[in-house]
Amino acid sequence: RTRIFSGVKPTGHLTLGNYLGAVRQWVEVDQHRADALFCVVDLHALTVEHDPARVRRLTRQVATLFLAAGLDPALCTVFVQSHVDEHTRLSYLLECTGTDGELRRMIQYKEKSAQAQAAGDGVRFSLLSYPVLMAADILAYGAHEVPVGEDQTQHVELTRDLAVRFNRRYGDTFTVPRATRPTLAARVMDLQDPTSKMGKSHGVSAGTVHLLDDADVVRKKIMRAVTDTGRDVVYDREAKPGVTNLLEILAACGGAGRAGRGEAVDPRELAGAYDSYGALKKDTADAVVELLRPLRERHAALAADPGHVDTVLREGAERARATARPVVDAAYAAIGLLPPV
Ligand code: AQP
Repeated sequence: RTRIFSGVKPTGHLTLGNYLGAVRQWVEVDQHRADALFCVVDLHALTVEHDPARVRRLTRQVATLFLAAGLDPALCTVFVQSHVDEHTRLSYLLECTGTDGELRRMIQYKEKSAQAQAAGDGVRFSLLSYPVLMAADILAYGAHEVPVGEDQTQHVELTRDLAVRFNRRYGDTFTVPRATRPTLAARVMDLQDPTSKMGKSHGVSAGTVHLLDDADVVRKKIMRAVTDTGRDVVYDREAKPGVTNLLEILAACGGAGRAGRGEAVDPRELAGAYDSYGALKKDTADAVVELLRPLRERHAALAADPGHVDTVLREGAERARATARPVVDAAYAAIGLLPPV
């Protein structure tokens, strides 16, 4: 059976981008068709300046939102990265497989190290080695597929290179994974700066819809979204990034008047139905509020029962460990380490 691994960093409150670009696909497609593991990758949140209490709180919140969005522990494995030691155990072996040059080439490293320096923060060692830990996340489970956004494709390429190299040097140990692009996904852009993606750890919050924002806050953010010059509602990423972003969001929600968890519709077709920005914004706001309503309600119920979330995470970590341990033990033996005597 196909095995899938994917994760979210607890670096901020989950956004509409995380949901429409990743989590919804996991819920509606991936957990049904594959042996899927979904992870709150908390160690990755420590690669840049962080507040310990916030990371801990967000880790629980992200896990709770995974369940609220519909990940079903009977169908898939939901867990926290730091609860399974195999990730860091394997990461070290992969550090001994890759080179400094490979890591310094990573676009995300270049961007984030520049940001850290500009902010007067040091660049953590872990920011450079982040893609190695990510490779360990994937390879420890023998994942075949890694559904990720475009910004992570380069990291999955590195994962493949490390797996191939390790296998060649030390014998067949790892499954070589491939990045997949979610079929349902939308790339959601920041509402205030529609040429950058809506991210949870950066950008102005007025441009970011969080899954737990109150309905009136969601509505306000969308109604105040930056639109483009002119008045025509046209689907054109280059010339009309703001309007196009709203069309994409509305389409991903199932379109006007059909708001809710419907089938995604074609944003180009939707454009023809609007002759003003105001009407498009209003329908988009309504659609997003309806999309998020059940999720928020389930989140409230789950947050009131933290014992249940703990149980899911404990069982998830046990299952994850049982899958990863033989793979990582085999890698330890293959690379030349004496097994514990
Ligand atoms: N705007 C987005 N549109 C579509 N998909 C998105 N994803 C994130 N933002 C969008 C997808 O969500 C998954 C988890 O994302 P992540 O935790 O790796 O990244 P993030 O939410 O973008 O978080 P940060 O902390 O703000 O990240 P940086 O600083 O790295 O940009 C992924 O599948 C991602 O594609």
